[in-house]
Amino acid sequence: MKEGAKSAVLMELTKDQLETGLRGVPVGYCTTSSVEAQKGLFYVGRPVEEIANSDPEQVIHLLLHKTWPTAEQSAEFSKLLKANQGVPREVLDTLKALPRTGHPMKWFIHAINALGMVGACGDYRRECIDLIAKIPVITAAIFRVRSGWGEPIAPRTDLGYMENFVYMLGVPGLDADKTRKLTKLMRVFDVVHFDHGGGNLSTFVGKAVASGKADMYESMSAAMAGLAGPLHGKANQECLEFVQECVAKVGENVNADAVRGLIQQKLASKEVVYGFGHAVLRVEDPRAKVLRATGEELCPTDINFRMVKLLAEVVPPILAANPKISDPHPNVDSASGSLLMACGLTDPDYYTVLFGLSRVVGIAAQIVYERCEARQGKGTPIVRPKYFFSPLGTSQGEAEIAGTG
Ligand code: NMX
Ligand code: MLT
Repeated sequence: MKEGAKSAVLMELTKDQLETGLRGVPVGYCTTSSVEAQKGLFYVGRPVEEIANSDPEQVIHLLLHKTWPTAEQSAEFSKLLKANQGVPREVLDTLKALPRTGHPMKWFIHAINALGMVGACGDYRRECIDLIAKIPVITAAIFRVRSGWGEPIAPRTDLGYMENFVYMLGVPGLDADKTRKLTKLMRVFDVVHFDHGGGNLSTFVGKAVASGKADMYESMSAAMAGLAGPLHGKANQECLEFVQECVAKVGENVNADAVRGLIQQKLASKEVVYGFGHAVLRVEDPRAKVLRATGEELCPTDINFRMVKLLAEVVPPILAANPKISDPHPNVDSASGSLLMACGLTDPDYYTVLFGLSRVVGIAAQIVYERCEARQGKGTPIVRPKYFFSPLGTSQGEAEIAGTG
């Protein structure tokens, strides 16, 4: 980016931009990725669709170091992750005390916080590597303990990042073919979920919490609470349930007319059509395309996947006809759940945890920038935006501003 005058006006704010979720309001710089409304997602300038099939470790290296690793750097980086992947028994044991009824995202938030009880060291860079190295181990342990699959499986040092994750899951009854497919899927799933600009809810929350100098684990737990909501990360679970509902209602005969009726009904009853729409993108999310291409390879005849493809054609024109909806296109969550289900992870409650497993990487990288590099290493100041005091807010029409707070 060319440096302009520091006093350059970036945007003019009007009163009607209040209570819009800070949409479009500039906050700072993001060194890892950019989301461009008409173009999609770029990791350090590279279109995500061009690197989606790379080794996850290579892409993590890119996000952390801003360069594509040489073979030697890749090997060194993998070694570093492996050296830090061991999770202390006392942390794993805390999982056994949690209520199985709690949503896996609550377990995930707990587990990250518990990692901080032994891992916090006052150095965001070290905490970043520690968390990225351990997150597959802790995520697999959550699956195993909460699902009653057995004791956590220890990580190996001879497997890649996602190969190791699928090994540690030890999904009961998964045959060799499904294991191969799940591994292929998790490699792509991991890469496409790593990062999505600086302003997505979970990332923004994580950086805001870190601005008060909370450690990486506390900040990440808060970020993951942001991801847990159905309009953000949990949309992947909701969308799979919606796809299954469509399949159940229209049956094997996946046809456009029957599906159109279902979507119209949802909108008429003010329900959300999960997996569609975006706060920034105004073209189809490239991650949705990548995942559908992966589905063509791994599970082309799966009934849910066929429905995902049909919905990607049928839903956008219906949403586009509603003038209030800014983006009618499929987003990343439109396809991911159906692919996970087809490849052997059959409990949708866990899908948002898999989003989190990946997104920890981008958020940790962005926290390192904001805490250790921004403003010549001084770090960004504590987040503290302005609110107008107004006793009734906008609950009864336009608000009168009575002060600030
Ligand atoms: N289904 C129903 N209503 C929608 C949808 C949708 N897919 N998308 C937008 N709208 C509504 C939205 O609720 C809002 O209504 P109101 O004015 O009554 O509050 C109106 O249309 C305008 O919203 P937009 O400006 O188009 O979208 P916004 O930037 O506010 O929100 C999302 C973006 C992603 C939250 C929204 O598109 C949505 O709820 N999509 C479905 C949930 C989903 O798939 N989320 C995952 C997003 C990606 N991720 O992983 O985080
Ligand atoms: C994400 O991946 O975080 C979502 O697409 C949401 C966003 O960018 O706002």
